[in-house]
Amino acid sequence: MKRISLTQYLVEQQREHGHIPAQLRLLIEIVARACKRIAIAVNKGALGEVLGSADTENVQGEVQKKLDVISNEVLIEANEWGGHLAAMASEEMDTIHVVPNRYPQGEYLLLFDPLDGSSNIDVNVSIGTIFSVLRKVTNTRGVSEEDFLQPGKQQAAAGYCVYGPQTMLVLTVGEGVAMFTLDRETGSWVLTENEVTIPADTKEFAINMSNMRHWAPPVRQYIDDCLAGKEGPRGKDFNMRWVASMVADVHRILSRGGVFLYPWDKREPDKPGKLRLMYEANPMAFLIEQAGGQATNGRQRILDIVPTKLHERVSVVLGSKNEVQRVTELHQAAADAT
Ligand code: P6P
Repeated sequence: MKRISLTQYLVEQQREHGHIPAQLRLLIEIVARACKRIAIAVNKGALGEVLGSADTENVQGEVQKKLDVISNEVLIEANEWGGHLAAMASEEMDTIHVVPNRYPQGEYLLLFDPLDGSSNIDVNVSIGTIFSVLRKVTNTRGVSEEDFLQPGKQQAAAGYCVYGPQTMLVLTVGEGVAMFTLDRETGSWVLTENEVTIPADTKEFAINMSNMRHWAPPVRQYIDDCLAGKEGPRGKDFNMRWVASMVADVHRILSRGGVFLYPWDKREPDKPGKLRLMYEANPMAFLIEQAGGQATNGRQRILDIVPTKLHERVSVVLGSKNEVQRVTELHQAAADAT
């Protein structure tokens, strides 16, 4: 595969498929540049006075890490002036951030989790930035939170940057999934994987096992069957991975297959799950589907869910399609039995 830059990839996608308008290309390049700046801050660690907590809380009621706040500010400042966006939404901000009047407003809406996996920052484990791009569909002047409440299948683009042994940008604009590796010597994003494909089957699951006693029966059944191994109903042994950074777990699944579950559990029965729909589940679901996998909330396709609020949570089962399908069938059987 020819090693080309992100810019050349986007120009060629536009030339071949003609569906990356100039504003969307500019948006993606600006987000990619912002991720480079975040990578530099993350990589400084203790040398950059960026570790530890910021002594503030976000809308989720979580104590913010300094790097959460820094990453959020980098993305806001990088995207305000370009004329490609109408507004932004972030896990770290209660309400949307409308592009100030001193700048032209564009047709896109950008949503992001600026630094996902914060609990791993201070112990040097991979973390990441997740982003989702929607079009502002209403032609009313101005922009409100309601403009963001679109199902994930309407995304124009989605991706993440994983800050790990390599810094990688993973992107879809609806024509498959491409992976770019940051060349720190030149500062360029270089195409290193194209047409990423997830195997339909796997022997690897990712779930936080310490929550087992809180899961609903179908999830418990699915994991018990995996743990039963060769002698059990699955007829094969499984391996388990759990990084506690969604970006790292999803990157592994895009790279070699697997299934990731963060299901509803009875600790917070009134919440559908822990992860956020708009800027975690939706972008990851778009990438997973574009790579031939499936992404559901255990019952229905995540990309079909019509959001009712910006920081809505959701259960997530995603990855190798035959495994996701098995979880869906277990939920369906449980529903049929009631
Ligand atoms: P737990 C990180 O805080 C995150 O939102 C995801 O990146 C990750 O998959 C999950 O939470 C980890 O949750 O409960 O295992 O710490």
